[in-house]
Amino acid sequence: MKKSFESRLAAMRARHEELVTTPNAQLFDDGGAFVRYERPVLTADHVPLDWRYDLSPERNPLLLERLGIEAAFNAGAIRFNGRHCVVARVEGADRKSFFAVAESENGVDNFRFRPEPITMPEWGEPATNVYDMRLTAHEDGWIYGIFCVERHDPAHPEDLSAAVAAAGIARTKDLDNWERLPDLECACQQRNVVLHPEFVDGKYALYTRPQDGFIDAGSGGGIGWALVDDIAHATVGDQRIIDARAYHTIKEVKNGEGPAPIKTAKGWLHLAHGVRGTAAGLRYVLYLYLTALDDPARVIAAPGGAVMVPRDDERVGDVSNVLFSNGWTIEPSGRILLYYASSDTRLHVAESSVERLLDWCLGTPPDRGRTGLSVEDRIDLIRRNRGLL
Ligand code: M1P
Repeated sequence: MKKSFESRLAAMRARHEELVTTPNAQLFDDGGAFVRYERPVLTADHVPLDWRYDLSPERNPLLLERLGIEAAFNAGAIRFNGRHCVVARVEGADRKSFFAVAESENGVDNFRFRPEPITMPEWGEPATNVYDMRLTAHEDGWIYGIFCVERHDPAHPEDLSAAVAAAGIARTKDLDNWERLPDLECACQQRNVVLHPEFVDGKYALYTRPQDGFIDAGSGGGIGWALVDDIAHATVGDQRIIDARAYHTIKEVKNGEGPAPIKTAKGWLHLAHGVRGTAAGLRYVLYLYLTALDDPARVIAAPGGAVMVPRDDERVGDVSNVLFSNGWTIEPSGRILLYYASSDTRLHVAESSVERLLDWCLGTPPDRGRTGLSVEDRIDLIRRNRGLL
């Protein structure tokens, strides 16, 4: 028995090591804005064995998994001490998510989890679930993590699906030790809240996503904007909608800010997700927009359509037909690595640059709202290509 335990463990360790250390390769991309990499950077199988198995032959002679992992996805990201760090949403077999830091030298492969998951301090009523952390290196010197905190709706104890989403706020200097601040106070539910990296008018600035219910944005009109005096007691009242949902677009049902925006010479570069309904359920895609340097709430470019949509294997998973991103990193050269998750199951990386994404934002026509105008744009393009215009 001991021998089979040891040989099974050795085989599992070898497979895990191979998975973690296999190099990643860039794929060709027709669109050209982001270039995908071949292999996911994190999956459930990347999670260390000692997080899942009791490795004692006495207590677990059959070497069965004790605490399974369902998925590793939707990760916040940041460059920290010269490394690309992601704070992944790791989901256990019990459907509870938690946060864990994984880091890599080159940002495209060899991501290794730190020895233990993050122990996030509680605030208020202990959370049933936490997920989707956005990391912001704020000019006040802290790294903030804003994430969704989910609790059972106390107003509907009889409804086992009734939940309330709020924005949890925490800050750190090392990604390991977190100081939890009070949740964002707001009359509505909130998910996809992101902290802007700089003070605006001397205040903390938040991208919000007001929503009527736990799933439905309802009357919540899109990505909102709110200024907050004190991040340690953050309260939002009115939220000005800066990127509205619209009929028959990629963001008809809802949208949400992705990672904290990147400051460029031509404006703040934003990534967001847009959601529309289909006969097969919701479809989540990624899009870009640009806001003014002197007013990060003023949209100056809104390229029409998605910059990335679920493709091939990405289309299938625990929640199919979803691309979602809450993390990207930028190198001093302007190279951008986008960490995006597919179908709420795994985390991928795609590469771009500030130059490329600005070109996409400023060169892609906006969605003008109806087919006749879309045809006009396309005929314009064709005729210019033929030298007719
Ligand atoms: O299942 C898709 C996504 O659904 C939610 O995003 P949103 O609030 O925009 O609908 C989140 O639960 C997210 O984690 C998930 O990937």
